Amino acid sequence: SSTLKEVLAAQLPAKQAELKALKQEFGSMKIDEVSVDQCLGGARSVKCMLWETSLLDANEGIRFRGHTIPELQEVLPTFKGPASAGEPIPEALTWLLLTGEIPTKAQCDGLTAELHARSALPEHVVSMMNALPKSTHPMTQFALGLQACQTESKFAQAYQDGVHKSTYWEHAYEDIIDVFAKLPEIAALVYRNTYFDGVVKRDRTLDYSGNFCRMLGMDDPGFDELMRLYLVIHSDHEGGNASAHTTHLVGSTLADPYLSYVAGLNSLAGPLHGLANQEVLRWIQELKAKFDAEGKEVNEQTITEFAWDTLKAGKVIPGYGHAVLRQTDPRYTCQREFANKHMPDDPLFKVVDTIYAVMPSILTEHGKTKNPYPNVDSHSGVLLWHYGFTQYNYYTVLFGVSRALGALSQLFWDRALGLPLERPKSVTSAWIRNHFAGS
Ligand code: AMX
Repeated sequence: SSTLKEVLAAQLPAKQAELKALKQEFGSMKIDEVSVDQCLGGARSVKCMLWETSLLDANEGIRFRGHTIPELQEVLPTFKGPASAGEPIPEALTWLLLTGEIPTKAQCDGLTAELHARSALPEHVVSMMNALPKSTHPMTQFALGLQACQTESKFAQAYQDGVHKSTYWEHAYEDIIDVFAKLPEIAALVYRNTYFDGVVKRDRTLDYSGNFCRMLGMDDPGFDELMRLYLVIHSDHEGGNASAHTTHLVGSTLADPYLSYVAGLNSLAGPLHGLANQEVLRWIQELKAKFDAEGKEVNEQTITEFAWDTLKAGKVIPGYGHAVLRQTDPRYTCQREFANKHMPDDPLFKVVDTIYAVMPSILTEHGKTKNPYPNVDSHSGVLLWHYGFTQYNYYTVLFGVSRALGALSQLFWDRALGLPLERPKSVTSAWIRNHFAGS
């Protein structure tokens, strides 16, 4: 069967021709108008980016190359082999995001081997990371580690060598697969350095996720399955979210995939975005600590009390709300199903489920958020905690390993399709006032 690179190379001419035809046929048509509210309000919902790997519907949630999460769980190969024999593996999802095609198990195995073969970190990266103070936030360590790996960029080297732009895709491809391969190594080193002895043990007889779990020091088949699901569902959420958009923007300058994704990681490290998953766990732990100390039970009433305290203090409820979604996030739902299947009696899962029972009506009564339902970050921490993976300041690093699969798969197509430098127009507030003067 063909390798991933061969499949992509074969797809290129038709995709390039399709984009050219799209420009010719519809280039001057309007797909959106922008209001002043949108200009002042974070460009919310303005349709102005091309993003092929996934599309988000406000009510249905995300589709990866047209497939919902439950569909992926039915059709993608698993560690054991056949679809549905466990959770889908990230190698399969990566193949799908890049090519739009469902891979065979043999193709996934080929990609696993390629990732293992490319995973080694340069010595200067390891020694730099080992020298960082343990108190450095794990996301900062993670981004620094990837930034230091940029010495290996084949795209940057090829650009310096003056290659023709029609070959950019090939050098971008090499970097992107190298980054996918190295991220679990960097992430595991951050974890082992911050919380343990810095020793990272591998098992390359396993898949990408299984080996990553061993590197973290986790050795439970249940956790392996969770990690497979986790890495699949956090990968992509169309183009406008902060981490994906940042990667795309920085990449549009022809900064190489290492530099581009480091920028994406720094976006992910913000509390309104990926850091929310650590904030959810912190919120739950604070809630439990408060009511344990007061000798009160954690139930609908006490959670409601704690939620109002948070809101009245001018803070957000982490894990709730979304810039685009207007329903419960299907990434939340599939994690809830995982919990119902594997840990129905877990006490923290029960707390999360009780929060889910009361929070939408609290946020609706609060009257601000446009979406009172939970997002992906609301559930992930509790699943990790169940398996003894309790260092929640680290959780966003796992998100960062996953988000690369989506953001960099699109970056491949950015370079393959020759997408231009991104440069929207800004205006001053005086410009807006003058523009409407007399109208
Ligand atoms: N708790 C309290 N208030 C909230 C809220 C929440 N969970 N979600 C939104 N609001 C508030 C906003 O802060 C805003 O208040 P303001 O008018 O005083 O500024 C108002 O409701 C309107 O916001 P919105 O239009 O509904 O949301 P948005 O598109 O501006 O922001 C998001 C979206 C995710 C940043 C916001 O819902 C939030 O802060 N949620 C909590 C943090 C979180 O869970 N982030 C993770 C999102 C998923 C991800 O990226 N990983």
